[in-house]
Amino acid sequence: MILAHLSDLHLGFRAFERRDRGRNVREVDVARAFQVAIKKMRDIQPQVVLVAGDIFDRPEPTQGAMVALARGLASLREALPDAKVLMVAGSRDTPHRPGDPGALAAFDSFPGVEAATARSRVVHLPDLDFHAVLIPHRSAISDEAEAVTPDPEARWNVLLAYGDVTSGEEGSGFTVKADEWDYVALGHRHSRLAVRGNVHYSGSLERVGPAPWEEAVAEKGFLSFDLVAGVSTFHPVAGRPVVSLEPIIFDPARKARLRERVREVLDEVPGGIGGKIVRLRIQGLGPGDLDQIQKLLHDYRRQALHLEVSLEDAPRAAEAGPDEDFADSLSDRLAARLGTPDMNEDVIRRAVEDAVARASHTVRGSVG
Ligand SMILES: [Mn+2]
Repeated sequence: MILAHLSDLHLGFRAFERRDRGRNVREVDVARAFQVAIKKMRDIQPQVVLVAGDIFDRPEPTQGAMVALARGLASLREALPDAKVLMVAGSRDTPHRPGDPGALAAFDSFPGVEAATARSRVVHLPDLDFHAVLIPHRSAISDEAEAVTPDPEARWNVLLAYGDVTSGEEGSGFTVKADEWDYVALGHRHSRLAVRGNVHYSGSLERVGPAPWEEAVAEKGFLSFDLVAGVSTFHPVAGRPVVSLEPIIFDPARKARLRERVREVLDEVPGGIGGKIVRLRIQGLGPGDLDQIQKLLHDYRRQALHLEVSLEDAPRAAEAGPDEDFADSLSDRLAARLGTPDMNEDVIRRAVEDAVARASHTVRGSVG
């Protein structure tokens, strides 16, 4: 019994004003990522496909987004004739007015598709002895979400929900009793996250956030979950490449060097910058000084899909050299934990995060 789990498709997402045959290139990208995911599902053959919210990028989706979802569902039907598709609305595709069913509700009438847009819904699939509770965003932020329970008679109990189950902040999400469910498929976070062995965020299919650079190296894709084995598998979907370059440090004493450095870092991108989303970072250059490289950037802008230039403060002396205190503190912390029996990836991650947090406090403290 295999589930496929994807979320945050953001169909209709647009960015960067670049068009291809009249359509925004990024809008085409997110539709394509959905199709690539469906193609991969052909090999996985899940019995149930879970789509955990933010299917559309906005409450009133573009016509292109509606077509992308309709085509996707048709492709799914063709690839997996017997699979059920369960969807919930996220914060992005929930209509503003509570009485409005929302665009996603139109797809609820498709054969083999259940789309919950406002209220929680229970779906029972007797052939599979499968019980699912669907919690869309509007329901997740109400008391309704706390009341859902699994069906003790069913072989499989699955929760499909949109929201934040990790922060514990008031009003930001809801509590999931992980032990009660065989699998919990979540949407909302754009980066993949295993909350527990059976509780997962699949992350978005494409880098649709306002700062794609932050996800430049993270693989995007979707998950499958084998209910019998209790094992989750990640299936990457290659999106449009995003390149975040190491910062160039502007030296006012050697102004001419800037053009050279810009050329170097952009020319050194493996495979070139053609069609990519690129961020060039320059430290210590004022906005008024940007003129000296505008013409040069213009040529690169024509190649890239988008070239973002971010001007940052010059590095402070305390941060310029290698931070020996930080390195010592980190290696001490790791050494102290490596021998302990409860050592695992999380312990290492926490040790590194602690050390980083302490190091940044130290820097801030010394600068005053
Ligand atoms: Mn989203």
